[in-house]
Amino acid sequence: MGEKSVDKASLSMLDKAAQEGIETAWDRYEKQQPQCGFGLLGLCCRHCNMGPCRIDPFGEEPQEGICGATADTIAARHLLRMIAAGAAAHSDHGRDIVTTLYETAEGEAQGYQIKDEGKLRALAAEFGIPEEGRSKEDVARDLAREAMEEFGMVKGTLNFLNRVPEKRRQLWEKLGIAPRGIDREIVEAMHRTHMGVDNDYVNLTLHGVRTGLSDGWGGSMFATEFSDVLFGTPQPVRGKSNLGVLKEDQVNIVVHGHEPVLSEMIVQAAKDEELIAAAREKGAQGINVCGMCCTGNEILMRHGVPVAGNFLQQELAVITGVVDAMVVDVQCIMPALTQVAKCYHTKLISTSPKARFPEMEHVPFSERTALDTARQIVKMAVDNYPRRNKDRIQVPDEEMEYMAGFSVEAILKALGGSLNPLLDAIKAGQIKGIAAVVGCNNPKVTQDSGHLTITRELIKNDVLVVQTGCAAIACAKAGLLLPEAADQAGPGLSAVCKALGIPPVLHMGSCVDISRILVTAAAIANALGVDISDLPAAGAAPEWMSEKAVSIGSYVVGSGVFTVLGTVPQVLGAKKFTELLTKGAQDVLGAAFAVETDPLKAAELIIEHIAAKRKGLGLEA
Ligand code: NFS
Ligand code: SF4
Repeated sequence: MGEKSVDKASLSMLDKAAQEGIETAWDRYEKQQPQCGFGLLGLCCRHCNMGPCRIDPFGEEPQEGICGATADTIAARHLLRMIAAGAAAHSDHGRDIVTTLYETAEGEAQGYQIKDEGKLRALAAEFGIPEEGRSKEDVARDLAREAMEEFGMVKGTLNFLNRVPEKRRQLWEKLGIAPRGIDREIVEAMHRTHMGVDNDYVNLTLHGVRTGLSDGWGGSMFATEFSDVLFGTPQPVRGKSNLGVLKEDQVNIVVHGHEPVLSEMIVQAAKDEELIAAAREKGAQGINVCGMCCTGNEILMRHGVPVAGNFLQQELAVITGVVDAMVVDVQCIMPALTQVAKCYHTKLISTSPKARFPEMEHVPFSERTALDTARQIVKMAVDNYPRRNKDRIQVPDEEMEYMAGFSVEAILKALGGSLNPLLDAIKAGQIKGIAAVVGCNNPKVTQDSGHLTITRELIKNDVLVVQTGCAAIACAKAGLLLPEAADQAGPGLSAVCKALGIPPVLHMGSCVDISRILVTAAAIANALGVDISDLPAAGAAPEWMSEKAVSIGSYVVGSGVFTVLGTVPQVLGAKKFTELLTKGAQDVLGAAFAVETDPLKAAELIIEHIAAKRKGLGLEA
């Protein structure tokens, strides 16, 4: 394995972990070596109890499973299940936000408000819900009900498809992949991948795209839009990132996971005078709420709350010895945290009925009692403060300022109200194109190096980078989300950023907020009267690991955007299927995947792709 991380804060905590004999994901990754070759190539199947079956990658026997499934069938089925799981995770999160809006409208949710009434009314209009002269609660109730129906819809296709450029929508219709209800596509994916149902890798892949699209233009888009209604649409905001945001003299609460419904309340509760006074009584200077992973992104986008780190830093935060409580909800939470926390005083608290962890304290969270529960959790952290082991405290110095909060609305505002300045800059070649660099950390890649190398190379070549998820946190920690980072950009992009006072790398939010990127791409395509696949745009997931990332990849490519993967998906043993993903998809969808583990080469692929698309639009490369 190469270096573990390029992040100094991470490296210093890894040293501390080694000295104290604490295992982290990197150690467990090493213990897994060599990883199973069949699994890596996508050549094993456990979809029925005649199996498990595996295919010989060297062309020897066996070449099919007991039922006769080939390598292509097996790998395609497995990938479709990954898409279904990823789409389910995002969309169930979306459903929870929709439910919270509904309960807020009914007056049954404690502590929530409708913060962006303008957005609520605009969405209502989009869904054909009358809003004039009606209270915001009435409108929100109807809108939320309408949204709930879109999950298990009985009619037509998803409403947000009205945002998709005409050409793309027609293509989806023609291919039979315009997403219907969100739940329906996921259930159908599970049905098709059952033993002996869909065995045609092309047909499986098409449904994979449809399932992904139901996430991107459905579940995730609901999560984003309804979060904005409830918690406010993000506007540019500054804050701090990396483990240095943890404060030795304060009660530190790390909120980790994905859904903003809980973290928003904790942010609110931590401002409670009584609780702050309680913290002072225990000898602390105050209460410091920090984010981790996407829940961190949600609250930093809206409040500038400090973000302690990305995916691979969750254990490292505990190892500082100053996290008094880590509160988790759903997704990307390593079960290993309980073992790590045993060596420190950190109280781990799970909150979602969907996500329990052995030996972890559970404080059930519900919208109806949200603020009370949040207060209870903050109190637990305060009470835990005196239990710190003073000899084992070490907080890294690293902390870096960032600017985040670039919702579509905020970008438009920065541009002076219309997309035109951006379009003009693209046409003039000041900005060559736009790349979305997104996704996770993965111990297979030196932490953050994939994100940083690609991003730096792209901005140097005048490609505007938009980000979400753990990729955005990587860039925050490296200072790339500051307007000053324009100095690292090429002359064209740098000039545009300086004129607008924005960074060359725009933080657009959590992973469900990739829907914001879709909306931006669609708006640009519509303004130019072309398809999304005609745009000088690309996607990259340099360090991806989660099934959500697989769903994202499928809807991004399905929406017409070329995407480079930096970790190798488990498909390469299936030759025809791999060929379809990396080449055939181009003819069908106007976009395909590339796999490139060298981030500099990945950036080159993107730059070449953007040059070709510029040419296609009659623009100078
Ligand atoms: Ni996205 Fe967010 Fe991070 Fe990956 Fe996990 S936190 S939803 S899945 S690891 S980027
Ligand atoms: Fe084997 Fe076919 Fe069953 Fe998969 S579905 S385990 S390939 S028999």
